[in-house]
Amino acid sequence: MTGTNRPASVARPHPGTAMTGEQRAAFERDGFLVVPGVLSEDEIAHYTTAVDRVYEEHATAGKLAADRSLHKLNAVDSCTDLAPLLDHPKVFGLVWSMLGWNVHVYHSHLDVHPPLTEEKPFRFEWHQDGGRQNREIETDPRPRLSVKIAYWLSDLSATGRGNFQVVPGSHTTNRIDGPPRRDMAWPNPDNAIEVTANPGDAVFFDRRIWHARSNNHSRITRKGVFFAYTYRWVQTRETMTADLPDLTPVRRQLLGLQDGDGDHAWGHYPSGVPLHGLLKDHDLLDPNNPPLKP
Ligand SMILES: O=C(O)CCC(=O)C(=O)O
Repeated sequence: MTGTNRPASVARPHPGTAMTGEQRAAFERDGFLVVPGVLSEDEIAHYTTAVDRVYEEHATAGKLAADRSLHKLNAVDSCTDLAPLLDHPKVFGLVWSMLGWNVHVYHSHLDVHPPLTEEKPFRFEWHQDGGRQNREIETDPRPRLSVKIAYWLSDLSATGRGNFQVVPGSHTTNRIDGPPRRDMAWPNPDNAIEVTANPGDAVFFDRRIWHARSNNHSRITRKGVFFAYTYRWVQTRETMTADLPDLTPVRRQLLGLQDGDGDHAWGHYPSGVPLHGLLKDHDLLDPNNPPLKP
């Protein structure tokens, strides 16, 4: 898919810039980064309109949760306008700086959380991402394996707005104290914080960081879009059934739409992996992440 006749600006968008040394040190220390100003005012308005449309469709069809929230998996399949967020050049560099070029999006969602109108039953939501990866992989600390970007469309510059919560630095800790059952009241972990962010900011986080959504007690509906990236040899949870003929080769790679067999997905042949080609063209390949020997 790399040799198409599409205009250069469409077929080969810029892959973004590599993570700085300062960002890497902060990410390795804290397990997350807030990246300010990723989306422009116009982009915030555009993506908010798109997410609002999906929300209204679900509201009309009676498909919202009891608290009128929407947690909709498969962000691009559910809302094709979100496709450019797969590899937004102001934040995508963090993904390939951490994981390299043999990656795909294995999980994504768009989220709309209106202010709560009544108190919800308690549920201990703290977790590391990856589900059974946290039971079935034996190392301590567990391997990173995936990273996630949250794009914020609403104002989370104060706490209490359903902010994303983390325990900074907890990505190298396999276990935190929690209740025997998730519906048993239990305090937040020590040192937990609500991450504040402005509309258009992104949060980039290591899947292993202990994190949880908080309840929205404000008057502002929380809106965000999340993309999780992992190696292409990890099974995807993502679906992509929508017809998007103009997807760039890198976006096709990220959505698992590329032609090829199993060996291809394992990245044996980097020349067939669009992100490898794009990084090579921009002299951004990391020598610490070489291809397999031929
Ligand atoms: O919505 C949030 O703030 C938390 C999201 C989350 O738990 C996740 O992405 O795994």
